[in-house]
Amino acid sequence: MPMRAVLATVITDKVTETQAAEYLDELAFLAHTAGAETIRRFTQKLSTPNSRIYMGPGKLDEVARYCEENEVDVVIFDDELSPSQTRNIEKIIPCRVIDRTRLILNIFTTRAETAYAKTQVQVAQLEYMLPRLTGMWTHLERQRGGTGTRGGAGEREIETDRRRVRERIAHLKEELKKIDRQMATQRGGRGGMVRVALVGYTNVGKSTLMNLIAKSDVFAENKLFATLDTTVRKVVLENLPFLLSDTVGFIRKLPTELVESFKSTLDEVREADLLLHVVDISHPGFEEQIGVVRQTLADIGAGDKPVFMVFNKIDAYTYIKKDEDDLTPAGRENLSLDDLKKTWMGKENAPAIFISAREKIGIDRLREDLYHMVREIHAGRYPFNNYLY
Ligand SMILES: Nc1nc2c(ncn2[C@@H]2O[C@H](COP(=O)(O)OP(=O)(O)OP(=O)(O)O)[C@@H](O)[C@H]2O)c(=O)[nH]1
Ligand SMILES: [Mg+2]
Repeated sequence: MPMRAVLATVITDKVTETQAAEYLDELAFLAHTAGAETIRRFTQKLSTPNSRIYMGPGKLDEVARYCEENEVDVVIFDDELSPSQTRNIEKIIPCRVIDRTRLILNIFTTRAETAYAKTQVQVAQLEYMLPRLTGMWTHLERQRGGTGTRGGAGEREIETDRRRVRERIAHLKEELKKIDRQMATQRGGRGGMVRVALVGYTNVGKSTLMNLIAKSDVFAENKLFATLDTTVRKVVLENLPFLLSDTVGFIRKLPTELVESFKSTLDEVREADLLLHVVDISHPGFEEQIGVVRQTLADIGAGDKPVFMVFNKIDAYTYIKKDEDDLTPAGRENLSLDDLKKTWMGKENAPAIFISAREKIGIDRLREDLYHMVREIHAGRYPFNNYLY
């Protein structure tokens, strides 16, 4: 039986009602991916989150009461809580408390398949735990009926634990370095082929597209973070060979611990010659998702790469046609696919294409465009090697 979850978030003045609902939809999807079903959502408008307990005291009591009356297993907060916030909230909420970062880390843990991905996730987990060790100890002291005074046995044990965790992190990072060196050598041995990387928000269809273009068999499903490891395949279009890679998807508020420890997985993106930025156009928040992806690319040092925008899932795109006598200004939700194409083609410097990877619409055109782009990069790199075409 799935766990019963309650979601809780603070929304600031900058966030609209629609956005807040989308954020919670995403959190519910994350929870679902982790095996918990959402039975209730609590939101509170505050100019800034409460520094002690994240939400206002009245609201938190309301959440606590709801949990008691409805056999809730876990309350999930849509932000990274500070160690002290978590401790204070745990005193009020009668069930498990986890924050967005921990939820994402847990999903990554269950998704990691290779030793490499597992080690990367473990480093991120330990780094998240390190500042939170104190809380665990005072908690245990209380259970034992101790006073947990400063400098007492508990405090010394925390110090020992901290040192152990730091040593473990250092050890795992050494392990990662060894694998990194092997992978760098492998990448170096690819004979200077043009490298194309699929990037995008999680669940937009990157792996589905990879399977279509590279005839590979990458795991794709309707859950978040289906892909953690990078897959690289050689693709030949006409008679032009190049490498295509599929990698981990991005998300809003991706924990910094994860971005840090996944740096080498993301080397494939950083060293690519061309990025295919895949977008799920049927998602109401796709424009914000584009923003998140661009910011993450900039954060990992891949912000200035040539980009080909691939708008996927056109089969699932819906909009509300406006009445002719409705004079309120048209919003995004009123744009037809054709309107949208015009805006994007006009606004963007980057080339763009509209496709459906699942229904195989626009794929021939995508292959053709891709062929021309790769050929151009190839020709720029090997000006005297044009006999290939
Ligand atoms: N309607 C529709 N669904 C699609 C399309 N392309 C992919 N999907 C579905 O979207 C879901 C996610 O697809 P994936 O290929 O796993 O997405 P991803 O970007 O690799 O996701 P992560 O690896 O989790 O970041 C799956 O259920 C796909 O079947 C499409 O063109 N139309
Ligand atoms: Mg994938």
